[in-house]
Amino acid sequence: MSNVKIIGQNVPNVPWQERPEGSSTLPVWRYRENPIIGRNPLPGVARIFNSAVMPYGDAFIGVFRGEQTNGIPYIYLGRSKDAIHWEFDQDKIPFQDEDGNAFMPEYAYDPRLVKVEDTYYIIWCQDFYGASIGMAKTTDFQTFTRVENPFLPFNRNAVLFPRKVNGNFLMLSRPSDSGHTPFGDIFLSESPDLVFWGKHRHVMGKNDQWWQNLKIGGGAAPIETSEGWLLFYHGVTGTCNGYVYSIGGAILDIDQPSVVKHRCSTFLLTPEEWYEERGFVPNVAFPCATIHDAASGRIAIYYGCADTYVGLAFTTVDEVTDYIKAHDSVSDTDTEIGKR
Ligand code: BMA
Repeated sequence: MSNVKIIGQNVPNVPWQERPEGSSTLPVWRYRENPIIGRNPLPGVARIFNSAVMPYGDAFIGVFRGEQTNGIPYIYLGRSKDAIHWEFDQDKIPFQDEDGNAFMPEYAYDPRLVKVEDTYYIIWCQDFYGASIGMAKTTDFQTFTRVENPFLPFNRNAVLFPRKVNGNFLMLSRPSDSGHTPFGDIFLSESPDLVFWGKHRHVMGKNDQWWQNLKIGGGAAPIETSEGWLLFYHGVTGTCNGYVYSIGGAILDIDQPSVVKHRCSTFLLTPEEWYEERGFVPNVAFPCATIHDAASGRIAIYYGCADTYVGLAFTTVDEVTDYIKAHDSVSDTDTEIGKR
């Protein structure tokens, strides 16, 4: 086995279970007590899923997609000592604009949470003449200041990189439509100031592997490793009974992350358990975050299950990068940098 390093902080209390005996040959295995968040998690919220968490002090904090009982999703703050059992604020996150006036999007879903330098950024999907990316920042999880929408409509699945590259913030996103988008590739955009975005590059698209032949979308914030940026993303196929969302893996070039170094030909996790196959939208595994420990190389993947629950799965940086490289299917369209 190789000796790939996670470049980042040590998180000795990263949630963890060893791989069960006799589990599949895939490099990712599930937490035995999944799902970690069940139905009706707080008053007025029917389901929490597609949510993002991270270490905070010696505990953990997260932003959660809470589907209210009127069907509209908003973002709720949650805290946990072990990153498995979560306590949620009863009220949705009260965003404000840069002048301090209250701001609440019409809806907000699929939040990601990323720390860059000393600031925490929440990125989500909201209405801006259709599905678009919204963003806010906080340094204390008390005041949440909305910043400019990074992109024109329509767009979903945006996630920041955890550090600047070549002096600029980087964001992955998936241009889309406003509905159940039957297409979509992952793109990369740069910004010096989080206001003006440009230098848009194609990263990778759907391909002819059947599990990701309809669309793909950025998932968890990329993890910096000695092999490149490790990206867990979602890949989607269409069936006569609807879409199926699996978790895929790729490794992007560290200095030029629009270049895909390796892309796994198989999924890393696909809906198999009852909580992935059964729910509001069956057959959805939708990764939004990882917690990872540089010292041990352990990675805990947080993923939405069937648009109803939150699940937890594990891997190590060695196992998953070895597997991705051993099943590499990177293609010319994943590595092109010329097309603008
Ligand atoms: C996508 C998003 C996700 C959702 C998925 C499956 O378009 O809306 O929030 O998990 O569909 O329903």
